[in-house]
Amino acid sequence: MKIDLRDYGYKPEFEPSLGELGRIVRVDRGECDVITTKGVLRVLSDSQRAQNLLAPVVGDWISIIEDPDLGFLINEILDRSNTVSRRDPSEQIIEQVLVANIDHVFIVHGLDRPLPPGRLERFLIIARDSKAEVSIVLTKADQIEESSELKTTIQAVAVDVPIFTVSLKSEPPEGLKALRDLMRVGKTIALLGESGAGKSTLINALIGDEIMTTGEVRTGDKKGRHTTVSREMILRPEGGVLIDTPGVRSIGLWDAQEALERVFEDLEDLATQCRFNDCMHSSEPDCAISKAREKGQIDSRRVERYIALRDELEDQKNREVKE
Ligand SMILES: Nc1nc2c(ncn2[C@@H]2O[C@H](COP(=O)(O)OP(=O)(O)OP(=O)(O)O)[C@@H](O)[C@H]2O)c(=O)[nH]1
Ligand SMILES: [Mg+2]
Ligand SMILES: [Zn+2]
Repeated sequence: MKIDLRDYGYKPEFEPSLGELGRIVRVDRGECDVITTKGVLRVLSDSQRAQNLLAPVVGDWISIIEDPDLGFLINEILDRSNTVSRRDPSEQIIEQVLVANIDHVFIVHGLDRPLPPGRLERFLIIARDSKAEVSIVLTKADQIEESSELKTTIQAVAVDVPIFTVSLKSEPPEGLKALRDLMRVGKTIALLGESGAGKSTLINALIGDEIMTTGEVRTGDKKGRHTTVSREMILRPEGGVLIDTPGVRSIGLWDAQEALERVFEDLEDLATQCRFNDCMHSSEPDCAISKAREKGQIDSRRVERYIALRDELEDQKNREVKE
């Protein structure tokens, strides 16, 4: 069977100088599954590369060469058009690229559980930082009352971000058409969200097939059980590719100053009226943010979260330079 790589987002500028072109659909234990015109190849991501150069991630376009002893190897990772990255969860102050070459990020959240605004802001920042389109998908609408305040809270935080709502366990499922309308041949959509949010269920629904394994959530706190364990790209026969990811709860930011400013645009706009352009909005005179806070015109907790995130990025930058 001949695979048309345009279904996976191939563009003519991806011509490698050497070897066979492919796109990574899965990475595990030093090897990757790579889709090529001949089908999926199992490719060694050589250890030297993993240590010295950038490590391959799902969504990467690569060129593959065949070694008589080692089998298929990555020759080169083609330039990435973008990445979704977070701070590596280890102690080290380094970036962890989650996925590459993404057109649209879906932040997926289950309406059966609360969503602390601070967590949503972090998701929004890392999604925005990729420069891909960003949407929020709220699942399990069948589980909540029409009057739930959760949606209002989310709308207040996600200014200018399209919000879609689905209920996949109702008969018939609702909200899928609007999401399918976002999908096109060659367009890559990555799903992010905590465990149990319903990412894999949504992918199955969009594809119309039970491809991904899904899991129950705990009855008490609705936490998921980390059913999906690796990032994986799935082709939708009618067009588009979806990347499922394991659930993440907290996300450390990585070098996302600009995205922070976009997600907190309301406060950034206000800050232009502070007397000093480097105002920290703590105790400076003529601080527009402090004034609006005192008057109750803006959400004080949102300002606190903004300042904390700004400090987190600043601190990261300083430590990164030293190490
Ligand atoms: N009632 C209802 N349940 C849903 C909906 N979407 C997903 N679920 C349920 O939520 C649970 C978790 O779904 P998954 O798709 O496994 O969640 P996930 O985000 O992939 O979780 P991880 O793989 O652990 O990150 C499953 O029991 C699904 O059946 C929905 O729209 N309505
Ligand atoms: Mg899953
Ligand atoms: Zn100020």
